Amino acid sequence: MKFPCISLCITRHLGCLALAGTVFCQGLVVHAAESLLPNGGFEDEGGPDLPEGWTNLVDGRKNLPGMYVTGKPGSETHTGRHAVKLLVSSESEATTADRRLRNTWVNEMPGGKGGGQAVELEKGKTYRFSFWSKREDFDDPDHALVGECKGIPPGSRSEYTVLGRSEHLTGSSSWEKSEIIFEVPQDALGLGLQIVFRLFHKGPIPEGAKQPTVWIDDVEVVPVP
Ligand SMILES: [Ca+2]
Repeated sequence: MKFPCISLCITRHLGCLALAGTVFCQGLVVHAAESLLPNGGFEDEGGPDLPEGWTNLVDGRKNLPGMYVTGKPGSETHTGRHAVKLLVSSESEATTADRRLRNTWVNEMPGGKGGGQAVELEKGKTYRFSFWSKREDFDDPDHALVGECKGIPPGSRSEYTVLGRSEHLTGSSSWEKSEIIFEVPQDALGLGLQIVFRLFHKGPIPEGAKQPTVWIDDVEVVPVP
């Protein structure tokens, strides 16, 4: 499949301060567009040990406890009190031909129906998908985080159009922003929006070894004027 108009850049926070939808940067004031993605900062709590509207699949278990983080901004979270994490453990399964399903966070329709959220994207329009991640003990190049943004018919997982996908983020890192600009093609299948974060790995780490861990926060999808 050919993906239209996908570009990727990794940016770092360069002395900008975001406050109530307004970005102050080097004396300029720019009114930022509001994100279309509900609870991208994970601050709204949903079910037990879960942010509202998000589910995880870790080590073959749906909604493994401990993946919803409460902590300090700049450390365990990028902003606010909450973030989510993924890790590779001694219980992680070995790689098969299809590694895409390994340890994921996915946004869900209300009621846990799956298939992404009913966010209205317009065909032919340009959007920016962005998120912040922090990676620890990513010593093996096979440990990689990928963020993916899909157009998907609400209620269905079977058909989708990949709208934007980050590069494989490897190596340890402090909080780092990833941005992907994409245009919704005219032939996109549905306009529901599904976000998937996948932690790729080869298999379990040795018992007692450090667990490669990634924290994710402040996920946004905003229209680009
Ligand atoms: Ca947060």
